[in-house]
Amino acid sequence: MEPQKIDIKLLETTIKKELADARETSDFEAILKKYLEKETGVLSKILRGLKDLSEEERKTIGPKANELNSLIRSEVFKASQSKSEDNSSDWEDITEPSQELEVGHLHPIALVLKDVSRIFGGMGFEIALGSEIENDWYNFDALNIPKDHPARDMWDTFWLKEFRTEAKDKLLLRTHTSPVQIHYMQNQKPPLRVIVPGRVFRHEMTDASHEFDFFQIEGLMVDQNVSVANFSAILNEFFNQFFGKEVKMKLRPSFFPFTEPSFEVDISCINCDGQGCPACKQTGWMELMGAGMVHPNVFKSAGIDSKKYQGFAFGIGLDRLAMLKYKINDIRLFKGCDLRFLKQF
Ligand code: FA5
Repeated sequence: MEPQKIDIKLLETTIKKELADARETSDFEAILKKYLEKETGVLSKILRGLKDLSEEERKTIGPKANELNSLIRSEVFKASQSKSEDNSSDWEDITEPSQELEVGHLHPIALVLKDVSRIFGGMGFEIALGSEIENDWYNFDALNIPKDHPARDMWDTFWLKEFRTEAKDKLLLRTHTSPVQIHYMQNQKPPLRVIVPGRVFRHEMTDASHEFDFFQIEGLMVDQNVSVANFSAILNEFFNQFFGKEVKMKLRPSFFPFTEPSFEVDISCINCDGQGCPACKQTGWMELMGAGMVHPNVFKSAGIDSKKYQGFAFGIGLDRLAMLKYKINDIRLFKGCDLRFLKQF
């Protein structure tokens, strides 16, 4: 196509019509190719040949060819823009249900701990924490369990290889929360009311009701004239509030080196209200905790005068409490990380 033979007016009309008729992206791409492809495009060739035209022709064809070049590019650009806007669609269907947000929640053990803390808090108990790594003096000796005493066998212990340099005490993973009684009494003056939630560890086989690491809540009340009657009243009130119904409680004689007298605490079965069912092995009762009146030797270890003060102490299995509350039949589910289980709480 020779530039001087170009009817630029006709070309303008043709291009504008083709642009007006174009609908699809492919139509615009075809126009771009037809007119502006570098080697073969109709307009590209005209623009390339301008230098060979007479001055007069250059003046009429040149500006119009440039104008058409810009027009094609801007129309193609506009078409591609509106196409991508169509795709991203700024139109929103406000009736469409929104995406469900996954919100985290507390673990059942944490829920139970919150409840226990709230109830004892309401009865004037404060919360103390202790270390999961203890030395054998706090875990045993101070609790009236001397070295080589057979009572140490009551708690199968994870011993740590490290020794504390100053005292050469043997280190261990605490087998119960009771050592925190000693720490607390060494640092506070009676009267005392405290609960101590915490993780404890035992070198034991696991089964449906036993873990090798589990949670306990230690309780301690020390004052003048504290008796088993105070203990019974406070614990019964706790169980009633915790289970949201009247719970019967009974104390059975037992043995713990750090309490005298010592007892196991049974509560009427939560499942059958004491009628007898598989959960309570038809007895109507469930064993939940160890407890007793603080032994004078324990007061002595902690520097408290046992002639002036008495106290009670107890240790509840928090996991067992959660099992009763939520009717869970295997303690290992708590640490199983199975979301089907955890999402129920
Ligand atoms: C003790 O650990 C005593 N320190 C409790 C105590 C404190 C008695 C203060 C007197 C005064 P025991 O070993 O029985 O006692 O454990 C207390 C509770 O922890 C049990 O009643 C049970 O609810 C829970 N428990 C014990 N062993 C396990 C285990 N392997 N897995 C889960 N829970 C357990």
